[in-house]
Amino acid sequence: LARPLAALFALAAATLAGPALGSEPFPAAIQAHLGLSTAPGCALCHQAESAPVGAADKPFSASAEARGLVAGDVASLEKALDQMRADGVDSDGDGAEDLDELWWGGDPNHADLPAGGTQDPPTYGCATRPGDARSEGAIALLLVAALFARRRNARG
Ligand SMILES: [Ca+2]
Ligand SMILES: [Ca+2]
Repeated sequence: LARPLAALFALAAATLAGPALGSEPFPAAIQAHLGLSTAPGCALCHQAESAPVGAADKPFSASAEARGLVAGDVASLEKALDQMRADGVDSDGDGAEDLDELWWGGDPNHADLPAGGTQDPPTYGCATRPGDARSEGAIALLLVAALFARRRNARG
């Protein structure tokens, strides 16, 4: 009697935790692995933007699954991302690689480059990346602090 009961519990647990919840650690893992300024939304891989989401059925997830991605397995995700980078995967065929699109805020599932656009990410000034707003703010604060320190020294 114990074995069928255990099987029933396992089935119930699998149903509750099933793929409808998506792979919750994935957005943060993608952000960390690629150094993105924000975590991608559920819509990167799923049709629905918020939980409960359906199957991972977007071109990006198909490309990742073709490279060994297993739902819920962060290690397989990181491996798949590395392989996508190595393969230069462009799931939507718009000329920009999936991982580049993620990095500069494009949509790897839709050919969304502006007409006549290039595959180069937009630039934000000399050696500046979009995720560096925080360091720019820190540099500005340091400059202001240095100015105040100079004025104080000049008075004293
Ligand atoms: Ca693309
Ligand atoms: Ca695109």
